[in-house]
Amino acid sequence: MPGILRTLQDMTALSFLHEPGVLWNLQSRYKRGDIYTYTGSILIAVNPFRPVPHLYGANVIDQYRSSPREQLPPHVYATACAAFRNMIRDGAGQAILVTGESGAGKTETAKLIMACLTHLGAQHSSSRHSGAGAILESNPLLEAFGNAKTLRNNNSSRFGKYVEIFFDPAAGGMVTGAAVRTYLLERSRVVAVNNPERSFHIFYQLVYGASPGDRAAWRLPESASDFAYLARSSCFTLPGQCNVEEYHHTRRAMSHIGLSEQQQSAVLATVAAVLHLGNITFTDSDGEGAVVAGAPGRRALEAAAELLGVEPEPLAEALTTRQIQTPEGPIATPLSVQAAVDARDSMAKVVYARLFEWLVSAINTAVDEAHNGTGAGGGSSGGTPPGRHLSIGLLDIYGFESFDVNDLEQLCINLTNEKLQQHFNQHVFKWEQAEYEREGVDWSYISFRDNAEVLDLLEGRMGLMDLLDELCRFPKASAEDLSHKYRSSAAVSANPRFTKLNRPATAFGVEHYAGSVTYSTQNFLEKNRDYVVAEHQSLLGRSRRPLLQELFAPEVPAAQFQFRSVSSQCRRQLAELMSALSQLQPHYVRCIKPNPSGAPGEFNAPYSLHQLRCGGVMEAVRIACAGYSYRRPFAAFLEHFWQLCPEPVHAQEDTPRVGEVDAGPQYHLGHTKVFLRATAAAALERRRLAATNAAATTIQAHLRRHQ
Ligand code: AOV
Ligand code: MG
Repeated sequence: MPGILRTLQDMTALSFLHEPGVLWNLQSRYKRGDIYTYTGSILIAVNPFRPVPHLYGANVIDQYRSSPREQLPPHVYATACAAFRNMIRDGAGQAILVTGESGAGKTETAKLIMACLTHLGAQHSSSRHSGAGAILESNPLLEAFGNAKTLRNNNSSRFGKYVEIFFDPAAGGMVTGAAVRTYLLERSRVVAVNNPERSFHIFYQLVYGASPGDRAAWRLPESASDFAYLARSSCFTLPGQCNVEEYHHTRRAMSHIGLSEQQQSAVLATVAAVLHLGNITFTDSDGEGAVVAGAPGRRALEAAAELLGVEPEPLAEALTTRQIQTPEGPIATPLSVQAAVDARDSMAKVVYARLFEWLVSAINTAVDEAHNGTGAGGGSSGGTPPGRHLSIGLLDIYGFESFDVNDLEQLCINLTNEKLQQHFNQHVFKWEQAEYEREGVDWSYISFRDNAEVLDLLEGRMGLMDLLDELCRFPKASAEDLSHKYRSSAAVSANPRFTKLNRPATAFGVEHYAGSVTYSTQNFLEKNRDYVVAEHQSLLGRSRRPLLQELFAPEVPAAQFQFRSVSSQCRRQLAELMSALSQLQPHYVRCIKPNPSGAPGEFNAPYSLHQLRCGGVMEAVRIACAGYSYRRPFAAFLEHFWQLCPEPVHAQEDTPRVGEVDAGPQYHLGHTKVFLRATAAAALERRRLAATNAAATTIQAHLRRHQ
């Protein structure tokens, strides 16, 4: 095949390095079913949007673990194997960061990586179904409770996930433990879902899948449309999926992580309680404040109370009144209908969010027990790495989002993506730049887009989140006040990534690395306040049901009065994550969504190019080609290539003359290192092999003569 028409597995080897060339390469490969392509060390994964089982499985993993990277087509297993190999070779922790926009395939890719890593680590283990297996089996459970259909993805992760798998290098890399950490579940989805999206999968699974006995116990109606929280959208089923089957799938996943039938029932009864809460309606009682409305509201109240393990009256009171401290002692004041609705929704959200956290810790406990039980030793407890063991971290976070109207969740999600983009930039670009500068090699031809400005705007001092937290301390502050604060603050309005928008007054724009996003401050203040109403906490803490008691166990007094906000929690968790990642050698997988509708086999070039540009892939290609991918200290270089050295070693003129192979400088001598282009390194390597073979032949001949 003529060179120009052959697609390349590694784009940094492209001789036609421009956007059309890169796109043509990806597109041609995608059309042939080659969904993976390298850009240097980065793996690009183009979503096939159809099952591709021949690409995966244990025997494919085995091929990749025993072959050098160049010998097999690019693959996500190759990235996982490289992380595993580096960990053993360098005795250093690794991280695999899977990024890409919503629906690009991060979660599917992360699952393939997990399966690969546990397979690699099980080779040496007596029990293949150790704790890492339990982590794999926890995926369907987390997805049932934390994923939902959105406009972009029918199985969109509404939380971030960081999984660590621990290995014992002394035992050949045996898996010794695992831990999962989650970030900011989009809890508002419980009470507000837009057509044609869905709430979390578990709700529909429960309504359609529960057994007749359970239906009666949990007072489940025939249809999801009978629940107000779900009826806000008319979408109840997903194409190609059956709610009933998925329900059984989720129950099996619960059994796998060791939840007893009784515990499973408690969890699902709590999910049902959340739905019943949503059906409690209120009406104004002659200007005296809210009361539960009519017979249907009453029935919902009774069902919710029963399932939450409390009496209906105290529940109604917790939802319709608020205690106020007066000099004469606390008195209960009635809430307006709207305030009662808000109180109800906030109870539903907090019950669901705590249930999710409880499931995550149940998974971690199950993983620990599986390890300690199998005698593998060194099990981790909730994310603490066992002493001498090394870990591979795997990050699957919600992708960059931009809807018509964007809320606080999108701000947090997009901040997360900005942070990861910065990590990527820093690693790929800044690190390279620093290296060239240290070595005195000219670097002036390479520039890149830095996102420090956006980060400053979002999380910097007196930036969007700081000001939001500040205003949240004032109970009466409104969405307009917040917008006003943004416009009038110097730090915000002078930031070039901030756009003032005039209509509506609550809108503002942010120029993100992946495009501009319009946010609305309408719900920011309310959504940012992260507290449990004291009355709800004390009522549910006294529940008859052990699970609810556990979810609402009294807090330590200090935590009770600390100001907590969603945005500060988001920033804190991100800072922790980034500091953990900074200790690890990163590997990147960039997922690409080849078309907006999810049609199999369709490659929309402009749509994909946008993602390649935003994600820094185009620049990574450019840098890898412009740069010198091979670099070794002088001594190590000489030790490796000594056979090629004419004696004695003279200075510059004896440096291998690979510069002649191609146009442009093929090598550079830094202060302490030799820098080579990939092609030059390969050419030298070939000559070294030839020299070694020649030497071996001579020695053999010599030995034969003297036998
Ligand atoms: P995401 O994690 O990146 O979105 P998913 O991993 O959920 O995206 O992928 C979306 C859909 O693409 C999946 O449900 C599959 O149908 C399909 N898909 C992705 N990767 C593959 C693959 N390797 N083989 C076959 N099908 C695939 V979000 O969670 O929305 O940011 O918040
Ligand atoms: Mg996902």
